[in-house]
Amino acid sequence: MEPTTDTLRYRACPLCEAICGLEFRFRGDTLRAIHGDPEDPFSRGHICPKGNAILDLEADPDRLQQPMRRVGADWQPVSWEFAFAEIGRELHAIQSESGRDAVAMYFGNPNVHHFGLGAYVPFLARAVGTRNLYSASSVDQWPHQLVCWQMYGHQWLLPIPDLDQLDTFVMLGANPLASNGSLMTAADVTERLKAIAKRGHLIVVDPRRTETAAIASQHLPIRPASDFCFLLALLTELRRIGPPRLAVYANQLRGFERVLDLIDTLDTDALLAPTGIARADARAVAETLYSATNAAVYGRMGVSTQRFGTVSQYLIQLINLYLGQLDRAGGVLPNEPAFPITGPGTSRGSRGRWQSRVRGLPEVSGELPVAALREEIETPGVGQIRALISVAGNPALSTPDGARLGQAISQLALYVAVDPYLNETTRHAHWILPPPSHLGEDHYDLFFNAFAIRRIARLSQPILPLPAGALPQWQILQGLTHGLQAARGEPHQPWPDPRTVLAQGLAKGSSGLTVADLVLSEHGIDLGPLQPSLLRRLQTESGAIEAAPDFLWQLLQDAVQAWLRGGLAAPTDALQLIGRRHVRSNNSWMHNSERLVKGKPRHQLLMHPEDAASRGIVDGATVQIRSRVGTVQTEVVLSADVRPGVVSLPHGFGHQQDGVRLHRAAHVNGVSCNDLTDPEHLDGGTGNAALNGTPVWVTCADQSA
Ligand SMILES: Nc1nc2c(c(=O)[nH]1)N[C@H]1C(S)=C(S)[C@@H](COP(=O)(O)OP(=O)(O)OC[C@H]3O[C@@H](n4cnc5c(=O)[nH]c(N)nc54)[C@H](O)[C@@H]3O)O[C@H]1N2
Ligand SMILES: Nc1nc2c(c(=O)[nH]1)N[C@H]1C(S)=C(S)[C@@H](COP(=O)(O)OP(=O)(O)OC[C@H]3O[C@@H](n4cnc5c(=O)[nH]c(N)nc54)[C@H](O)[C@@H]3O)O[C@H]1N2
Ligand code: SF4
Ligand SMILES: [Mo]
Repeated sequence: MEPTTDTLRYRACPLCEAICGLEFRFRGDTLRAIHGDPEDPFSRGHICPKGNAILDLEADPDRLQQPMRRVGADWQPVSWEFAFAEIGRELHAIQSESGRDAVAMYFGNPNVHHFGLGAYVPFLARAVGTRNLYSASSVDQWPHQLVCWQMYGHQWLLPIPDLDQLDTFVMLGANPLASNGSLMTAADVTERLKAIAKRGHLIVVDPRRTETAAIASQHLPIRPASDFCFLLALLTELRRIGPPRLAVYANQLRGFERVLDLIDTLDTDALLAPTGIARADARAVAETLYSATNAAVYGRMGVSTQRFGTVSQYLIQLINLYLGQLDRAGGVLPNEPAFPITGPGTSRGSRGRWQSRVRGLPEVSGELPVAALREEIETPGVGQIRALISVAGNPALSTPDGARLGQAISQLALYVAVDPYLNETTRHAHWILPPPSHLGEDHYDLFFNAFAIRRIARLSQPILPLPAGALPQWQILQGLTHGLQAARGEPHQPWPDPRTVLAQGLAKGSSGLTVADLVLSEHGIDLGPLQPSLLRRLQTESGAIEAAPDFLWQLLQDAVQAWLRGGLAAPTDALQLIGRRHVRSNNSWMHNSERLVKGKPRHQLLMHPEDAASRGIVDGATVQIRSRVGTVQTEVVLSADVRPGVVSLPHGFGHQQDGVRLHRAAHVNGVSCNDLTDPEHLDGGTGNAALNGTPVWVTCADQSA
């Protein structure tokens, strides 16, 4: 008989950094509805449209259910055993002939949202043994990692704004009302930000008047890629307002005098010239910050993906230090997660231990910049990439000059993708290994608990059975690894299962929590607000905060020199391209959800009316957008929300490509903005892609035809 009542089950949402607790309503085995979990102590019932779109993901007929091998233009279902053995043999043959680096790996964003991936990809990477490791980190947060490693001794000793206590919050290059917060895990972030604006000051620094800027106390429309000048200007103003508050760091701070000496040589007005921000505004921000009890400066995507990304993230740390807000409840302070990611055996950070073969770009945290992947595939010679394993990624839409990267990938001798979809990149695969629904697997958030604005912990337990023939993701990675090891004739052992890894991780932390505790707490556990811990946990060799470590210091000097020489000037007739997110987007991969794509189109180019008028462009016109690397055509929406000289195009569109199997997404208009972004355009400190500030030339499509 059909059950007549619903059962409720609980899990964390895996779709973004906010990690909301969700309530899943089942009738029998049928998932009927998803709501926010009101009993989740952290997310308090919050859900966004993406959380609901899990219903579409679950029902999506385009989701692949079994491993497949490409035969010409067709796909042939194969068994897992066959796939692992055959892929192992092919990988081994390539590595035997051309060396281990001939196999590249790319790890996309969902790796950090799935315990079965995040905790296990290091095992796979170690077995493959290649230096050609790439990930979405190099189109995202590399500058954060490098700065934390240099200043605090570990890339994940990342100070998080103590959001619920702040009375002054200066936010650069972040739009949490669309992104739901990032490297600042804070479910229901809108209410939390509104509360700050009510208590004091929420100041948003962004070239566009974003959804977040619209609820802010103040919006400063900065010129793209000039943040480091603005941040230096804030320091010069702070210097005039009052002395740095460093007493609390006592003898655990080195090099700050060097910073002060440099600041004293700089001229505030000159610094502000390229930013488009008035002196009085900068002065007022500095005064507000200095006079606040609980204040923080925070910079995210828009700051890290620009030419001076690392310098900007460095200056943000210096400002929080100057204010005495670093490692202070009510300021910025690292989380101490129940499962530590900064302890013994974790990678503290690195740079330059090896270089990319073609352009000589330095390794960062064990990886090379994905902006170099195409040339490493295309350029012949010893060490050329011949095979790729991608796990949960779509670099053809997500990384600079993506279309050409896709073409290069299509030429590889072997491409193995672990992904539920045939998307713009994985369509080129020779083998595709689909994961099961995440609802059928354990999940513990390794990363976002560590970046959350409170100490929280939750084990999401399976709420659906795994379908027959499906393999948990960690076992897919294990199968690939064992297949390769078997082909090499190497011994291999079964990997520890996720609960064992989780138990080992929890045992290394200080929370006292066990897996059993987590199993009993399906709504998650709140371990309280953030507490100062940075000074005790510093991992620099000196045991002190390094305010001017040689590498960052040199980078800052170089940035100042570049600015003094006028090196920030963009070509005068060009516009500067920036990105944008929408609350109904998820990078490149959720346009197959009807719930998310219905309604108004959201792919268009935003352009200021003055820039349009001077080019004879009218609202709704189709325009041609040209950059150094590519040309695309799309429609324009005139909007005074972007500052003059700036245009904005979201990433993750451009699905109309042969071999893509995303039936709903195929009807979503829009081009890939990464067909315009430039792989030569990098953050100088890390090689992170400078996705923002790309010079583009926009003309009416009819005229340019
Ligand atoms: N111009 C521009 N480009 C950008 C950005 C920008 O702001 N502007 N943002 C950048 C940022 S921050 C990021 S993080 C990158 C993201 O770049 P990527 O990670 O390369 O791209 P995603 O669109 O997140 O693709 C995720 C892929 O994982 C698959 N997937 C989803 N869930 C799972 C799972 O559980 N298991 C497996 N195996 N696969 C899964 C999806 O089908 C999809 O193919 O894009 C970057 N690109
Ligand atoms: N709905 C939704 N949520 C998401 C994602 C998604 O695709 N969709 N992606 C997830 C991922 S992977 C990440 S990393 C996070 C990112 O989360 P956020 O860091 O909040 O990223 P964005 O929303 O892209 O906001 C970046 C902002 O930087 C601004 N900007 C661009 N150039 C500059 C500049 O030069 N200076 C300054 N000051 N600002 C600039 C842009 O206008 C934009 O408003 O979001 C996550 N959450
Ligand atoms: S805000 Fe993020 S975590 Fe919360 S429901 Fe939406 S996508 Fe999921
Ligand atoms: Mo990201």
